[in-house]
Amino acid sequence: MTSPGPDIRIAVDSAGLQRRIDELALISEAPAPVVTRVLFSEADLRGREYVRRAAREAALTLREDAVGNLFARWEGSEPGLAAVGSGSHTDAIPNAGKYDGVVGVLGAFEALAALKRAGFRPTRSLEVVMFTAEEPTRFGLGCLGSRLMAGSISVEKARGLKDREGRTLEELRCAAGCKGPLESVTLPPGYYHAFVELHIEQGPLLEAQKVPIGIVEHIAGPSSYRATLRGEGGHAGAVLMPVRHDALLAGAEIALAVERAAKGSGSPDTVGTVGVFRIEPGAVNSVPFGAYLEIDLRDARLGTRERALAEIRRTAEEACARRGVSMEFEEINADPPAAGDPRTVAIAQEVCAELGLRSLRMVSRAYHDSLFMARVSPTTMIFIPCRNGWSHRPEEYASPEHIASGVEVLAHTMARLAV
Ligand code: HGY
Ligand code: MN
Ligand code: MN
Repeated sequence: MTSPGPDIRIAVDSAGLQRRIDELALISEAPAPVVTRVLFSEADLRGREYVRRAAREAALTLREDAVGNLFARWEGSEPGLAAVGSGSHTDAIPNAGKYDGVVGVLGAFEALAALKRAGFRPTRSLEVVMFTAEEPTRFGLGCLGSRLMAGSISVEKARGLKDREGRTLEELRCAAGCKGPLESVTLPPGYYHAFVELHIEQGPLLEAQKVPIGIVEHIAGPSSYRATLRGEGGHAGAVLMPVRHDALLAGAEIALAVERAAKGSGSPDTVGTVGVFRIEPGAVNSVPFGAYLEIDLRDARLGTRERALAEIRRTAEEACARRGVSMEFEEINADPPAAGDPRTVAIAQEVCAELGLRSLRMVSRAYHDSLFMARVSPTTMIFIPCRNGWSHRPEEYASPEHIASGVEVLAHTMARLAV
């Protein structure tokens, strides 16, 4: 059987998939409905075990690499040909929801199971990846597994990663049972013929426009920076205003500069966030002598992001000089945007049309492992709506109907790529 054509509607086991999504959500460091599974935490390790079991139930062949990326494969009739890949992540930031990433892993298992039930036989192998550490929580750097697969981070830099308690990637990955040298994670050239990731939109557009499927043409390039400020402290009653060097207020000007630069960039895709803002000593009657900010800045176009960054740095330097506050401004990470592969995008769109599903070509403002898979393989993403665009919060929700449609489009798209 070649790729199941429009006449073949594969049957998605929506109830079974929802049950697995709900079961995985209960594997968390926090009580339901909150999902938290930080890389290599006890909950993450239990979550990995759940995913292994789900892959075996889908009769897929499992392998894991040296950083914990998990590969579940359905061997095609021509195993020597480059495979068609899909997948996403199951790690979750603190206070997250149950769909971010999970829909792309468990949904991909269901897509392959539904194709098997429909009698499809792939020429190219089909492979689902559960990527290690899509979220930046543990090491401050997102997409660690896909970065290493794509050769987008040096092994030395990866080895140097430490979490807030000073634990290294080597310590944590070995404790999690990962084996082999990090060098072995890099994919051989041409490993995937194409890669398609299913994910909730994590934005409001699809729901607002009542469109069930998004097809990603661009993934915004994420970047993050840290600003460490040092002013002078002192007694809140005794230090008069004209002689203060208040680090918090300098940080506040920087935070407002981030918002102003993002709003004023001329591009609707520029987003800027100060997600971490710590001050010292943190006493109501003490002038803050220290402030620490982490800035997240993104855009679908590199030039626009760079101009916004330059404006933020200019404002930060001027505000700190005027306030007599010293500043250390460092880049934590900066990745270029990625483009979806036109042919793969077109195939996904054809599939939607044949299934009678409206689709919208769009930008992903969240980053995903596809940001790095696009560097080594023709890639696109299939988005489904999520309620109010909410994500990275326990109220995150995607309906079983939208999930089933996303799985059906993924299955047909992979099948068409695999013949
Ligand atoms: O932050 C992001 O865009 C992704 O959800 N980790
Ligand atoms: Mn996320
Ligand atoms: Mn995600």
